[in-house]
Amino acid sequence: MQKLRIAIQKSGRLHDDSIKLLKECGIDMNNGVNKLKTEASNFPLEVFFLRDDDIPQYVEDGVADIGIVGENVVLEKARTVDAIEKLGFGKCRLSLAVPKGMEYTSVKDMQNMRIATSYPVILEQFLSKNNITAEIHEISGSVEIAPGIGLAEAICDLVSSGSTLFMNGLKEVETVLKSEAVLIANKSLTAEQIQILDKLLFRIKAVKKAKN
Ligand code: PRT
Ligand code: ZN
Repeated sequence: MQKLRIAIQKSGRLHDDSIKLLKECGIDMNNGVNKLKTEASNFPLEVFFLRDDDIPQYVEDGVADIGIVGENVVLEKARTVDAIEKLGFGKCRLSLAVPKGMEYTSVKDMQNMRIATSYPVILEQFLSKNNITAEIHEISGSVEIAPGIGLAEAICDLVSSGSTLFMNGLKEVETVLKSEAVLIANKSLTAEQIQILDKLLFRIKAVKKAKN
């Protein structure tokens, strides 16, 4: 029988909840650390452990059939995949933030600002929708320190509790995107793969329902 290949985050904020969801769906697997992949013993599923940033591309290319990743990553990577189910964990928002002493009234205040972010694609879409022209500085990490070191006047970063912004003397001023982990799928699955996916989805929905 054919197997469905699922890509999940190797380590990081979505790893544990992704494993937990599969376990709650009754899927047994031995997830040894530092493994690249593993197989479920009681379900036709093969699990690949990857960097979250790579998951949309692997699913688009069909190296994996489905994946679990943040909506923020799916939108930023702009890959052609189907987002089939929100999973209820990994919740956060992508927000604009400015130094707390800065006066801020509306998104118009972003005009001509330098904004540091790891999400240039999503930010650009948001700015152009609001008719704002700004200078986007793409950086890959520690975005919250950019205003303090004079790299930018504002940042656009993921926020959950808000404590990182607070500790860096920043205040959140606009929500650009609300995000959570989603199940994505390749656009051209075979009939057999779709059958396995439907089985998995049925279980995922039951797990979600039991939690509400
Ligand atoms: O190694 P790999 O590339 O796979 O992982 P990563 O380091 O790129 O991602 P990781 O594990 O940090 O995050 C994975 C996903 O978790 C993100 O893409 C989001 O969908 C989701 N998520 C949920 C978050 C947060 N909450 C979050 N708070 N991702 C990052 N953060 C960071 C944020 O960037 C900031 O630095 O946490 C800080 C803010 O948190 P608070 O609580 O202080 O507001
Ligand atoms: Zn990443």
